[in-house]
Amino acid sequence: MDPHLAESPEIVELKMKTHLTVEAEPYEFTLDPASTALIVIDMQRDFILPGGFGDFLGNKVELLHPAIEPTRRVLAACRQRRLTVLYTREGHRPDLSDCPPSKRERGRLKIKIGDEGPMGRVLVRGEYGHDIIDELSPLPTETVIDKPGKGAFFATDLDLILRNIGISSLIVTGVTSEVCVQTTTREANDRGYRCLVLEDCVASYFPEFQRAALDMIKAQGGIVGWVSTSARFLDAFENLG
Ligand code: C5J
Repeated sequence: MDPHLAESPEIVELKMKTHLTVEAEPYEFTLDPASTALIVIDMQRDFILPGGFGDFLGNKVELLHPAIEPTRRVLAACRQRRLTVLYTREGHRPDLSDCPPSKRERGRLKIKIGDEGPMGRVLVRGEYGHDIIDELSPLPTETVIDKPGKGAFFATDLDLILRNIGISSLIVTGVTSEVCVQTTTREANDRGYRCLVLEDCVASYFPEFQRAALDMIKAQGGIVGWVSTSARFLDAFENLG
């Protein structure tokens, strides 16, 4: 683009009309809806409902439930404003060829990844437990990235997809804050994406880890990203008119 054009009053005015400013920490987060995607990380039955992987690990799955309703509201606003919406799911191929033995053995669980549980085979693609909870179901047009690891960029085509559609900022939601959310946010940050994590749309089985994960992201001038709330994010949409 012509650098003089970028400075012209018309462009400045256009930017003011189309860019959103979200109150955030460590400072405000400015985004252009055209280059921003909402990412919903691993809101799967296997993590959120009783009888799934999170439960078998000994966690209180209900600690994740407060993130559902705010995420539903953010999802609705993003869809209405035509933002790109992407989902991730953690899980493995039915033959478990993409599941490292070290991951399957971890925790010495009675019901391991790939074993039959009340919601089908645990963390296996195509099984009921592996899919997204009903409250946040993806639309048929929305991209779902299946990932074998904690980070959504590891062994997936997420980066390629985001670059192909011109996405440079991510609104981050999902579970769990200190595992897949934090890993994915760090991976995105290193690849040059600007990440805004909505604190009431992410959740952890451990309240102290929830706090620490968010603090780590926004510390040191936002060394990994920005942190805000669903209310502040939705306010920014309202102010756009
Ligand atoms: C975990 C995740 N906690 N989605 N996965 O194993 O955070």
